[in-house]
Amino acid sequence: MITEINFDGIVGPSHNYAGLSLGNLASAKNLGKVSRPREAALQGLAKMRANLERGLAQGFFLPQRRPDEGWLRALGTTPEAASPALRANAMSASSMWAANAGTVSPASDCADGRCHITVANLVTMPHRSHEWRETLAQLQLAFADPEAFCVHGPVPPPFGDEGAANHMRLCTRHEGPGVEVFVYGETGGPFPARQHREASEAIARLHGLDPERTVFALQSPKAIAAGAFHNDVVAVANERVLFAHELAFADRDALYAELRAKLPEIEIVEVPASAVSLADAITSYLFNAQLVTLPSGETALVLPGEARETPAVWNWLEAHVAGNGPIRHLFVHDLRESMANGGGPACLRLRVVADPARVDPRFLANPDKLAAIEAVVREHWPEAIAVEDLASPALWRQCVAARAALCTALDLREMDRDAF
Ligand code: SUG
Repeated sequence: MITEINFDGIVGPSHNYAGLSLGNLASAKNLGKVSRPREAALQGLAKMRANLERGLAQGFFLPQRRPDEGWLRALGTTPEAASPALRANAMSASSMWAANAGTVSPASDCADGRCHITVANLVTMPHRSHEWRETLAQLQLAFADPEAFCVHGPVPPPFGDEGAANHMRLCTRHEGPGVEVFVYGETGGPFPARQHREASEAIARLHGLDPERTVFALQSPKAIAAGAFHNDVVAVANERVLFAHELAFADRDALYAELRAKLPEIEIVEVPASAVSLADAITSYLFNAQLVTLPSGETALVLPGEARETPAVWNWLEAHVAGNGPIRHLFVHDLRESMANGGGPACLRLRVVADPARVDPRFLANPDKLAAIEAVVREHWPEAIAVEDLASPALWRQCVAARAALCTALDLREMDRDAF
């Protein structure tokens, strides 16, 4: 049975606030703050558990091995000898944001009838540029069935690709054919445009997408400059619903017209800047919500607590739900630890439309498995990390041992190796 499965990145034991992401306002603002990795992982697990209870299919990805000694070795150094900046880049737990793991095209969109996944190269940010090797190994393991999946290596640099965070899919039902929308940036004023059109076009070709059902849309430079470093900070789609901020796209009229022509059933829910400013949309992560179809067929939004705390945002949402809008339910989660690095509910998950029976079952969640992960987190994850702690050999050892314990608990010991 083809369904949408949300694979959440388990927050890794080295989760910290080193302020590494230029253009990500939360990351810059929280530079130097003491992180709480254990709490962060528990917040993520609570969201997974709640989505499972809502009747949604849930999977997970392992955190990566940190410090990434292989990457440091390739740079001619070690965790001990590296500069503080390189060391912080080698310690980031940024693979938790699984929306950046890759771009997924379900089988019904692809010429060969298989689900295609291209691992994201994440070349723009040094701390994320070394994620893809381990992500690729994990995708190849989870989606190993060659009849159902085709996993591609990264698009070669210099073309930046940040995966599903800049990709939306519109369709009448997940299992049917969809219209895939690739959103790319050209300039973001002081901030980098992380998704390049050349990379998106390469992925569309590699996945064998029908050009008639593929759309390339330019992200508004204003949105990038305001802190929308990925399009999923200002827009999200699910089945026939596109939920977007008025200022998300460079030419919204042309995009909406193209989408209406390709999918006449589309429902576009646009939030005007007069109701919610771009600044409020970005601090609250209104659009970095999971827009999901519940088993009842109704559409729901899984939001971070910050959305409820931002009056303009919450007023808009309550009015929408009270009216006849397509979003019928609001679920709010405390994801403060991830949010403080610019990662909301939608960043934490990669959507894969596929038959769960074709996925390696070790990556699929159930209540017992989530309880087992929670036990490992409670026992092994550090309680707090200050930026100075990133130089501590004891912390490196704890992070490696914690991840190894998780691999063992999930019967995924083959992932417990240096992927570089
Ligand atoms: O790439 N933050 C991530 C957040 C990614 C959010 N993902 C999506 N929007 N889909 C990033 O900017 C912060 C790391 C630090 O500062 O240590 C960070 O990498």
